[in-house]
Amino acid sequence: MSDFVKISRDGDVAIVTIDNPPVNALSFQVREPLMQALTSMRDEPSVAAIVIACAGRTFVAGADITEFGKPMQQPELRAILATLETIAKPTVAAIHGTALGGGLELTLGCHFRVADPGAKLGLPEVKLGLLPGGGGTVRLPRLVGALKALKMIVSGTPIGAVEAHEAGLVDAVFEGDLTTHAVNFAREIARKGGPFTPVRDRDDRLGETDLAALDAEAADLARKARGLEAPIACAQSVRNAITLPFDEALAAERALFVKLVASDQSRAQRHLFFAEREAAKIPGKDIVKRRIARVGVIGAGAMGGGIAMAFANGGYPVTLLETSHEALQRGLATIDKNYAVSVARGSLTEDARRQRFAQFKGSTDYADLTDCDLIVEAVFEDMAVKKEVFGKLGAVAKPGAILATNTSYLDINEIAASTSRPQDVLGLHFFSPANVMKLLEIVRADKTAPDALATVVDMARRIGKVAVVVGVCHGFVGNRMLAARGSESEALLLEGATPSQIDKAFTDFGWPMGPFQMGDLAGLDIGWRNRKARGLTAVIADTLCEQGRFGQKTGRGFYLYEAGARTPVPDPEVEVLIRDKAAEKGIAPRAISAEEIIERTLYPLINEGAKILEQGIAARASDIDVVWVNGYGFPIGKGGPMFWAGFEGAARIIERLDHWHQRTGKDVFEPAPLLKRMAETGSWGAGG
Ligand code: T1G
Repeated sequence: MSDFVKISRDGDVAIVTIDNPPVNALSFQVREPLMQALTSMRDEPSVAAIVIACAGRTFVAGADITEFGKPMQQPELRAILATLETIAKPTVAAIHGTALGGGLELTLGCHFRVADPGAKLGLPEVKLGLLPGGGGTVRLPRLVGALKALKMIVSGTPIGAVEAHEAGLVDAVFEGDLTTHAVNFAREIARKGGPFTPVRDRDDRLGETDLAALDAEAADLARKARGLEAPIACAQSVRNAITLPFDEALAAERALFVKLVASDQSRAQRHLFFAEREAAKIPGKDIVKRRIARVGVIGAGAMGGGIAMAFANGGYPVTLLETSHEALQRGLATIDKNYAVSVARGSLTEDARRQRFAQFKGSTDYADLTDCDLIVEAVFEDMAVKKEVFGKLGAVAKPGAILATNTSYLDINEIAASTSRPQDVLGLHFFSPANVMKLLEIVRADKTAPDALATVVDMARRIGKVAVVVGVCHGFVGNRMLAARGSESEALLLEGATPSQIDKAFTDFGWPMGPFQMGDLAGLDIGWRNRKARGLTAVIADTLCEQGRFGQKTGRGFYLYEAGARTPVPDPEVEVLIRDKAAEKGIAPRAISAEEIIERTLYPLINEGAKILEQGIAARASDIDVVWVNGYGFPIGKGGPMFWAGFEGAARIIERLDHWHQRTGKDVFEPAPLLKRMAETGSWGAGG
């Protein structure tokens, strides 16, 4: 047969096993022998039933994403499914691990599906800017109903085997040896005799569809799409499954798939899929790592508590240290409240809440950190305070324990140099709320030991974080670029743009919210305190803070907020303030276009990214994209700032940067040499 598809027999049942590590992707080298195996077993008289199974850790996790954008070699998945549905004898898919995308679609070409209890089933194509292109939008509604199918396909979120069984997607869930159970299931089905109805002919669930409810759900999902095309196409294709004959709906799905797979948005989202995985590939990633059995977190405030939860959620026992019993109790109470909110929302069971909270041990004594293998400090953002903490850790932390700082800005080399063990020191820059935000900037200091770095990169995956290794500089990658993006915000206000206009330019671009809404959400006092500490000013934001307008938390910031509401309402008082400050500076207001706003905010963002690459603070341009998509909400349909620069064209970006550099004289507009090389070569260089 082939190395990738093997046929074995258990009496009159043929077992076709796919073996394409690591995730059994339906690459061409699988599709060809799979087609041959199914055809030959279909025509083999001694075979009464066929089981499709997978070797390794998972059932087929989808089409081979690396094949997209290249000529597709025959047979395509659609042809395999068409052949599957010509088989009159019972066909059974045995699902373990994750049956995703084309993998789940392969099972939908079978008469039956059985799964082990830990299996997950889903159609995540929307996360790649696609829709299921192997009939998933037309077959899945026939098993689970249109509304359930719509939610699964537009969210891309897999469901577990038990839920799939209840929904009608899976015919049986078996503990133990799945293949044996699948063979016995197939044999019993064959013994009972057919005919066996292929999914394409099972219209029983379609009849129950409330098209108005489906359309209402689709409209709600479309409102959340924020300019992404794939969710809209997914919804349309599911609707076609209800309103069109099977083959017409299938053809319509194909047409939508062909359009999406060639789209910039899908190219961007496929770029991010691989970029996230590349970011975790650091030199020495396979060296022997240190063991992390227990984690210590110093500081039980907003950041420390969130960090402690992130580790507890990842299964690590946590020692949470505070300076006083009262502060410790406040921190633990906040953690317990956060878990209670998750239970109330249904995203956490009561048992899980108890298990996670049991992971915590509170203390006010540094000596209780001696059994921790990783200690993360999340104390006040002040170098003297950080050095004091690391001084104490030097006295109590066991040899080999990794000592991490959560600082957002401070020089970690300076912190490391204040200890006797700089090889154990690194940065773990979490993003607030730390138990929710996916991004984790892992800061490699000059003397950080390679095994310490590899250990925390590995740990990041276990706690569900997307890790990016960055170098030491002010603000590392994300916050340093954020400062560049915001450098012209105030100037734009003084020259005539309103907060709403600037924020709208951002949300029209695809950001979840603009910089002024974000400032009101985070609290304007945070930036105010940072600026005062660094001797910087921002005349509008500083004046608002002097008036006690800190944003949502005070009901007023750049916008007004009705009691308890989070919807920003433009405030005429703020616009008068802006005009008055502009007049004091002799600046006459003028009309400012959305295009100018994007040029003066997002082009400096890209330019700073280029400087970060030149200085080796980030290893790859794609690492910078991963930071911005997972830490700051950069629209996934544009792939991150550095990937989007390719769409914009580096030459045009340079031309506009030069224009604003002449107008403002600001360094953020001085084109980085690497940006010029990008314009000439179309590539950011070795890191890709
Ligand atoms: N194609 C190619 N490579 C893939 C792949 C895929 N579908 N899935 C994973 N890989 C690579 C990945 O890049 C990494 O490579 C290695 O496998 C391990 O992955 C027609 C059009 C299955 C949950 O979107 O969600 O089917 O870095 O690190 O954390 O309608 O992989 O080792 O070189 O992620 O254990 C739809 C994508 C495709 C699922 C396992 N399917 N994969 O997670 O391992 S489109 C998906 C995942 C499609 C059809 C449509 C995860 C996983 P390297 P990993 P993991």
